[in-house]
This record gives sequence, C-alpha cells and structure tokens, in this order.
Amino acid sequence: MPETTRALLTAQAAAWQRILDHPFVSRTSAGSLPKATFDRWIAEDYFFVQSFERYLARLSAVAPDDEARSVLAGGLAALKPELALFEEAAAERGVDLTAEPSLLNLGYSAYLFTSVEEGWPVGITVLYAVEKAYYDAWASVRDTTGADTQYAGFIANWSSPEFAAYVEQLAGLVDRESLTPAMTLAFDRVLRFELAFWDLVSA
Ligand code: MP5
Repeated sequence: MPETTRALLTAQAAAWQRILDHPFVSRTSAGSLPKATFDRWIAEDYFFVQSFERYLARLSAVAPDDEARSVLAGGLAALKPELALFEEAAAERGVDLTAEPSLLNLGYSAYLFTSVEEGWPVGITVLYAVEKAYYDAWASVRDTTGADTQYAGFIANWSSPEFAAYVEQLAGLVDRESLTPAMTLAFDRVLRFELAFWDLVSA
C-alpha cells in the first residue's frame, strides 16, 4: 500500500515546510547560528537520542517479521557512532551532556515509549516521522552550506546516502500498513514535537 506515507506527508505539507524553514535550520545553513544555541541543541538532542535508542529496542521487540527487525537493527547499530559524535562535539565545545533535559524533551521521549504500546503500525509511523524529519532538515542544511562547516559530522550523520536509504526502508515498512486515524495522529504529534524542539533550543 505505497500510498500510506504519501497520504501522511501530503496531509502535513504545511508543518513539514515549517520544519524546513525553521530559523534553527536556516541559520545552521548560513553559519549564523549562535554557538550557545547549537550547544543547547547538542545537550538536549543527546538526551533525546539516548531515549530514542531505548524506544527503538522496544519497537524492535514488537516488529512483526524479519524484514522489519533487520531494518530496525540497522538503525540501532547507527546510534553508537551517533552518540560518539555528540560526545566528541560536546568535549570540544565544552557542553555539559549531563544537564537536566527540558520538560518538552522528557515529554517527547515519553511519547516515543507510549507509541510502542499502541502497536506496530503506530510505532513504525512514529519512527518514520522522527527520522524523515531529521533527514529532510539536515539534507536542506547539506544543500545550502559550505564544505568548511563546523557541522559536517552532524550533516553527514543524517543526510548521507546510507541514512537516506534507511529512511526509504522505513517508508517501505509504513507503506505495508493501511492508514488509520491513530497513525495520522501519531505522525501529527511527532511533527508538533519536532517543531517545538527546534523552538526550544532556539529560544
Ligand atoms: C532525531 C533527533 C533523529 N536526533 N532528534 C530529534 C529531536 N528528532 C529526530 O533521530 P536519530 O535517532 O538521531 O536518527
């Protein structure tokens, strides 16, 4: 049922554009983001990725078959080098990774866990939305920034051909499902969390 992701994305076209047009994204591209803002994102997102790793393990446990398990195993394996990327950047920039996360971040993390309890179709929709939002945002930074950017490691992490292929595999898993109102709501929630997360770290 390849129209499932198309329907989700079409219904959220305006929110999706707001993510791509977010000042955090455009200022990262332009090299005009204040250091403190990027540092705040590093600390918040490090906590998020740690939660995300636990969520992904839980989602794998309810994956319906080997194809799904194998796609998710690829995603889980990529998180070790990703966390190392945050740790290296934090050490270089003097960011405290143990800082208490925002309530928004705690809420987003808690929502990830809750979504798994709603079953596989909702859980995989959430995973696709989270990863696609980061792929599109960082691909936009990749396409509009110079090669000497200090953000090269992060750009490569979420906009490489490998990550693009992973997001397409996730789309394939969502497209095996018929769209339900619960999936539509989950997709909408992730987009609202994503926008609020950029707002939070930019404030
Ligand atoms: C992702 C992220 C992508 N790191 N942070 C937010 C707020 N949304 C999405 O997830 P991952 O696990 O880093 O690929």
